[in-house]
Parts: sequence; C-alpha cells; structure tokens
Amino acid sequence: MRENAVMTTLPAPAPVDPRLVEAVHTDGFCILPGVLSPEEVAQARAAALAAAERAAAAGYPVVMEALDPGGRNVRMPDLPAHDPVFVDLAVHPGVTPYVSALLSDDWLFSNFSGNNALPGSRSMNAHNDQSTLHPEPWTDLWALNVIWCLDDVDEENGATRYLPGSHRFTRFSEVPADPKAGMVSYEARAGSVIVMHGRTWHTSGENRSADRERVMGFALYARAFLRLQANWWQIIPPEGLAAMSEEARLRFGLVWPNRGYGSYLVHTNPQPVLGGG
Ligand SMILES: O=C(O)CCC(=O)C(=O)O
Repeated sequence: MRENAVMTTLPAPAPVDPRLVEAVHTDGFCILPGVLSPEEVAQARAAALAAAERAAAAGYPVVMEALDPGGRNVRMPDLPAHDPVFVDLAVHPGVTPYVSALLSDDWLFSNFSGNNALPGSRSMNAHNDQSTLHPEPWTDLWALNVIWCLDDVDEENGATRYLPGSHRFTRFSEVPADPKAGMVSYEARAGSVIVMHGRTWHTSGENRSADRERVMGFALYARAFLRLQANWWQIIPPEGLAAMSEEARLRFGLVWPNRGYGSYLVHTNPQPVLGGG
C-alpha cells in the first residue's frame, strides 16, 4: 500500500508563526504557503482523483446533486482509506503544530474528503463545519478545517468562499438570511494549506473558468471529546492500519487516551496532554 505514498519521510515539524495563529482567531483563517512541493502536489492530486474513481466503482455517489447543484463536482470520500499519502497529510508536521496551537494538544482527526469543482460547477449550501459536530451555541474554537490546495485556487476556478467575521457567530439565528451574499474567495497556490476556523461560514465557489479543474482536500480536526465523523478503524484497510505511525494511530482515534479533563488529573496536570492509551 505504501508504493503510492508521497512522503515516506515526513519533514521536521515547522515552527509555528504566532501571527498566523492569531489570524485564525481574528480573521477566521490563515494560509500556509508551500507546505507541499510540486511533486508532492502532483502525487496527492493523482491519489485524490484515483480515490474518486475507486469510490464510484464501489457504488459511492461521487456526484451528488443534492449537495452540489449542477452535477459538476466530484467528491472524494474518506481519503485516508484509499491512499496512505492522506494519512501522511493528516499528521503533516507543517500543519499539526498549528492545529495544536489552535485546539490545544487535545485533538483528533475527524474527516478527510476531497472535492473537484469542475468548470461549470455551482455553489453548495453555506455552512460551518463545527456545527456538524455539536449543537449550537458554538462558543469556542473546537474544530478546524485544514484545506489542502491541490490546484492553484481563486475566484475564477471556484475556490472555497468564506464569510468574513462569521467565525464569531454562536447561533444559527446570527447568520444572515443569505450568508453567501457577503462571501469572498480564498486565493492560494497549489501546495498551500488554508487553516480555517471551524466556525467560519463557507461554501464551494462556482467554477467559471473554461478549463481549470479545482481539487481541494478538506481535513477536519476536532477536540478529542467530539465524536469523529469517520470510523477510521472500520474504513481503513488492515494493511493501512498496520502501517500507521503511533502518532497517526493516536490522532485517528485507534487508541483511546484517557484524558480526565481536569477532574482527577487536576492536581498534576491541569492541561492534560493527549497521549497514552
Ligand atoms: O469544496 C469546497 O470549496 C467546500 C467544500 C465544503 O465545505 C464541504 O464539503 O463541506
């Protein structure tokens, strides 16, 4: 299974830029440029397209009119179940220090899907991802969407669009009647990562280009007390599970860290660190 892997050796953890961490709190997102090399982008992109083909062959509805009006979006579900390169991306040291800085070390890897917005694709319903994990109110930052740009993305080819300031909404009643009206597109080069606050309201853009595809991967991270969206232990094949690092096994929820959350551990470690089994 490793033969398709991009990163057999992951790079050393990147130092966190505190200004980018602060930007997620103030602006609702930050962009990490150049996390992947062009070669890594090409291989991850090919793996994402192959995942869509395999999923379609297995009967998964990769084109869903109810989700993406217009029939021009190709969805790529459960990417780590299809190729170990996506396990590597999930625990990529260029990204996870930001996840820890924003969520605390108490995070698990909840979901990872891709979306190829083909020319002519239209925009899905606006939503925030944290609302898919727990009921309102959303008072804290408990989830992050880490968006892997596997193409150059901008307004023309349907980059993800976000509503500035919407990461401060705590309830559905605060969301404008037409949240898409004030949205703006992200703009980033292939190989960049957009770290989006879990409460930011967003949607897929319309791809108005003549011939530019738009492949982006959406990796969801959440505090460890929230249920994972994907049952990784069921959907990653046994050889994939066996090849995972200790860090990946922990973050994919394959071992359960007993946290305590400041109750019986309060005297020794008021901020329990994720670890153990
Ligand atoms: O494709 C996009 O730009 C956004 C996708 C998204 O937000 C989703 O699938 O929930």
